[in-house]
Amino acid sequence: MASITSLGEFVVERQDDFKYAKGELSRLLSAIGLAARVVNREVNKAGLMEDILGDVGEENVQGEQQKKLDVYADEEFIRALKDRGEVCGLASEEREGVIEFKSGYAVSGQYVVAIDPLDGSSNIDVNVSIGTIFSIYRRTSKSGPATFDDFMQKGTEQVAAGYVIYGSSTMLVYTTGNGVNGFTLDPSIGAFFLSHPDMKIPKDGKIYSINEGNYARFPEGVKQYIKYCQVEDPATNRPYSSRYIGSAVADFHRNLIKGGIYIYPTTTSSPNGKLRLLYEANPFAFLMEQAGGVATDGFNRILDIQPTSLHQRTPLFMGSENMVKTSMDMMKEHTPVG
Ligand code: AHM
Ligand code: MG
Repeated sequence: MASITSLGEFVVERQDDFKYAKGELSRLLSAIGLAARVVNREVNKAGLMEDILGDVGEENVQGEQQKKLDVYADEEFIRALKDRGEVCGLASEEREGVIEFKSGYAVSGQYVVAIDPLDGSSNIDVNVSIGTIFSIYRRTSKSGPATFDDFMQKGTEQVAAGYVIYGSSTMLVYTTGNGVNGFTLDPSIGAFFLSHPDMKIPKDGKIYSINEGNYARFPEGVKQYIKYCQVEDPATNRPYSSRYIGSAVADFHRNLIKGGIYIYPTTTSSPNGKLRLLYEANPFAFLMEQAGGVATDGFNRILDIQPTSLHQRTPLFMGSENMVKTSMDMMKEHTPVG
């Protein structure tokens, strides 16, 4: 039998990659893996449990309806990371301010985590893939619970990032800055095993992922790029296929494996884009670059953006290098100077 590697074994084997105290980040990643398994259990039986589907009735900080599973996942990840000694605080899509961990163990934690506990929540009720996205930084404050400034670090400062996709199978994909590795959950024994070592995105792809319903609201450069994707040109494999799930994790995961581009640009109704820098764009950008792809806001690298607020939004163009570069050329060409 070929040897198999569990997530726990892999994290420990690779901990020499970390510049900092080795065990801490390993334990933190294991805690995320554990919370992911608990959330996965609830996601998988969602259809059986009337009380977990549907809106909670409250709006989150972005003014969107929260789903019950969003709330459940948020609480589960907080519970998994609190009081352990590695993490001193969290920023979550579901909470307005910094979640400060105040226990004796937690205040000495050296890491902060930004998380979207359940991304793609509009897909929960309809049995379509959803995900969790996380981003991990070293704290910049000296001691005590996490501060706002701990989260105001550029994406280049991430020490680890990843996502969990609750799909036809459940996977955890992460990077610590030395490549991207994917693990598939074996539900019969409740453990993640290395299934996708050293993931690389093809330099070219033939899938474009964008909510074309917003076409009339897109910048001219994006409209031109969509037209380019649709033109018949066998030499460049066009027309490309359009694939858009509406769960960024699922769209990211497919494009990572097959090659492709994901775009959520500015629109006239969302002038800063929709996705959030801290717990969506930055972790995706770190993973994408580590897999050999590109992630920008249409003009500049995502990882170089200086955050100024926890729930800041950004346009996002990410995927296969040549596709993203072509889209950026069109953005530049069709953006008025000045
Ligand atoms: P969410 O965090 O509230 O789920 O929103 C993020 C999601 C992404 O997963 C997805 O790519 C995008 O929003 C879909 O938005 P739209 O429905 O506008 O296309
Ligand atoms: Mg969400």
